[in-house]
Amino acid sequence: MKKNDNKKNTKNTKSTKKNTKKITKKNIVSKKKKEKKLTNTDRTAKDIATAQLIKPYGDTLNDGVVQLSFTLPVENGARAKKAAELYAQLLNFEEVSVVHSKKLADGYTYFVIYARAIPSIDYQKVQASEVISEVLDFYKINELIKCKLNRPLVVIGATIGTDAHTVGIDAIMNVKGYNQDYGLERYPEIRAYNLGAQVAVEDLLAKSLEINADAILVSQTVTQKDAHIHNFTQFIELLEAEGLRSRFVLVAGGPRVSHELAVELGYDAGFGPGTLPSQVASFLVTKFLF
Ligand code: B12
Repeated sequence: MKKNDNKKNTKNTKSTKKNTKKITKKNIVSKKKKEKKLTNTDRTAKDIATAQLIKPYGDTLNDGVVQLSFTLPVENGARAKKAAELYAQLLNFEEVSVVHSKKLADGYTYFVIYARAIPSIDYQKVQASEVISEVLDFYKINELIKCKLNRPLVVIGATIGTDAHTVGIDAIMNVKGYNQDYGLERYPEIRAYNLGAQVAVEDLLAKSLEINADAILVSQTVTQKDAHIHNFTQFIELLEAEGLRSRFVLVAGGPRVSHELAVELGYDAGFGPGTLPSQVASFLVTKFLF
């Protein structure tokens, strides 16, 4: 057993216990509903004194101007544009202009709207969590693994379920990487296995055990009907059923993944759009070595 296993295992067990009862789609949805809306109302004198009220910026600060787009299930034309304008007004936007409309398919039209939003939000009260780890460079990461772990770090990744999108997990793992940042396969001190897409959770677990993985990277792109939540949860539940949750560092990623969501689902970290491989490698190294 490696030096940091005990520390890692205790941490993971705690976090799994804490998260077990939360892992349902229903709870996530209800939590979202309960989230307090941070608007101008319900504000005390102290709140007002310390508030940092912000709203969208278009041409001038705080003009509230936004651009939004949506599709309506109607044929394009004057009536369709009017419907889009009225709909935006129902959303409480003012000075609504339909600046673009285009037929998507028979009976479907895509609209782009410019409009003025009224509410402000108090930025002082906004809180969010993110993966806290210093981003190290390629050389530092390799050096740390070599000198402190004294063996390669074994990382496996896959897109699970029926999701066919490989681009996200490839961006993190493939040699060429993403946005001029090398992928994990390029790191001499990381042994990276990319299983691609449409991998069954059982197969991912079996391969992870076979190669004695330290970390498992799970990608999900399709979010229709909360498929990503279902699939992420299925993997966690499998690990828990097998008593193996604490054996791996688990990382979730995808265009609709936040660190907050990933932790809520029982993962150690979550990464969203624009993630660079070095950010993921830095997180893993920090998690294993410090
Ligand atoms: C390319 C593409 C495809 C290709 C995928 C090819 C491939 N080999 O992956 C093909 C044509 C196969 C495809 C198919 C489908 N697609 Co598609 N596809 C796209 C498209 C155009 C680009 C996706 C992409 O390449 N992104 C670039 C990568 C680099 O970004 P990323 O995935 O966000 O990854 C980054 C981060 O999220 C993060 N990350 C991602 N995964 C992970 C994992 C870990 C562990 C970590 C740490 C980080 C991480 O790091 C990455 C780098 O920064 C998007 C639209 C768009 N413009 O985004 C639609 C889109 C994703 N597809 C969509 C859909 C609906 C489908 C289909 C269901 C369509 C259909 N009806 O058949 C099918 C999927 C069928 C299935 N079984 O899954 C929808 C998804 C809607 C939703 N929210 O659910 C999108 C958004 C298009 C749309 N607007 O409708 N698609």
